[in-house]
Amino acid sequence: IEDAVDWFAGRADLQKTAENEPLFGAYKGKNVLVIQAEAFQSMVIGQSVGGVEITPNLNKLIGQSLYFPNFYHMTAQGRTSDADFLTSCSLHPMTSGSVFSRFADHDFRCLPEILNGEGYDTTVHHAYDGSFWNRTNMYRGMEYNEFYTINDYENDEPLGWSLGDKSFFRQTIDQLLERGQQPFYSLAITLSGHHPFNISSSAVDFDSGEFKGTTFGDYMEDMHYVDEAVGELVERMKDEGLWDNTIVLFYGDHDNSLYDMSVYEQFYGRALSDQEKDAIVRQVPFFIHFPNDENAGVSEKAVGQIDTAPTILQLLGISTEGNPLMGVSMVSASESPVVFRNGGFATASLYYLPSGDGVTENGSCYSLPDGEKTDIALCTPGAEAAKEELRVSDMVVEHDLVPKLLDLPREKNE
Ligand code: GP9
Repeated sequence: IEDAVDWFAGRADLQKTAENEPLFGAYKGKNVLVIQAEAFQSMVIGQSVGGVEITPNLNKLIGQSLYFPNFYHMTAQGRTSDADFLTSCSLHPMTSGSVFSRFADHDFRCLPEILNGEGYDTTVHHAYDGSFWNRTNMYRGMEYNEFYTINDYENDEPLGWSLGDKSFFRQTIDQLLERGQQPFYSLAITLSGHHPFNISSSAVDFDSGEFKGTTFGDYMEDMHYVDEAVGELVERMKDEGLWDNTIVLFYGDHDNSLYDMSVYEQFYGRALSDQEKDAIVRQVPFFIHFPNDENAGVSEKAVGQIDTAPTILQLLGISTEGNPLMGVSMVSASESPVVFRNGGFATASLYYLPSGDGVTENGSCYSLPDGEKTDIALCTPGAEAAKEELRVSDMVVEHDLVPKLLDLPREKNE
């Protein structure tokens, strides 16, 4: 407990900067809609095949939003559930299994619980069986006011694993309107982008060219469908008068499970370095759309899923104090390395790839943005800090330490 108290006290020093910045509370009382997009990798953003954009709606929306091109997913074996845990609870996933499945009976302090206390109506929406990833139990513990599962959706667009994202978004907005409560904090978890990406050809109007008929081609076509669904969601929110009083955050949950790097090299038309190969499957899009297209631009900061909850809290003007959150707000001047579950990490200037058990001597260190291999000694302090961050997170999760860490003062133990 003392180790964890010390670690979080150090993190609080970074987090409290946010409270003195202009964006702290700039969106106080606004609705928050978080879209967690299944298997959505950054590589399709801004790309075209045969002169046609894969994601035209997202490309346009990103131009009107604050975009983070150096955002990484930080998931492990728990895949979609890990992305959810990282984002909502700002702690790391486990090396093995899913926190949702293994520790749903532990006490966490996640965004829904924090926001309930601030007058928000908190809901989560996912058109699949509520027991998948043990969501029903986990969401009860996270204190969502309501979890909308497949049982709450009419399957009027059967596609992929269940309901198509177009109908999913349409019915999710219906649900929010029916609740009639604002401000709301809502997490919408998409599913149409799920492997093996074989959604019906009648649902997709995109030609993946030389990749047609391959899983990679199917992936691009699938992402095009999801992009259309997001485009329809934006229009619907505008029609319902929600667009300009809601902050919309969008991120990809994890990679697309396609690891044949020769296909990525074919897509980019050039050889990729080891660092690029690793980064391509870790980079997922993340952007925040603010009411009236405010604060649009690009932030080159290296950031990750664990930073999402502190970001939302800064924008809503809620202090992180007293909550054991490991991330640092993405819109704050404070920075912290993005730590991957395998012990690797990324900053704006370094990228560390561990090998074997993550022992520093055996890993590789790269400088960014050039991606050139550099002196391993430059990555050693970061690798050690990453190891400690993961150790503390594991202790907190496995030993149910959150209740013991709540509301502690911010001073370090001497
Ligand atoms: C199912 C969906 C899939 O509910 O979240 O999760 P994944 O297989 O991507 O972890």
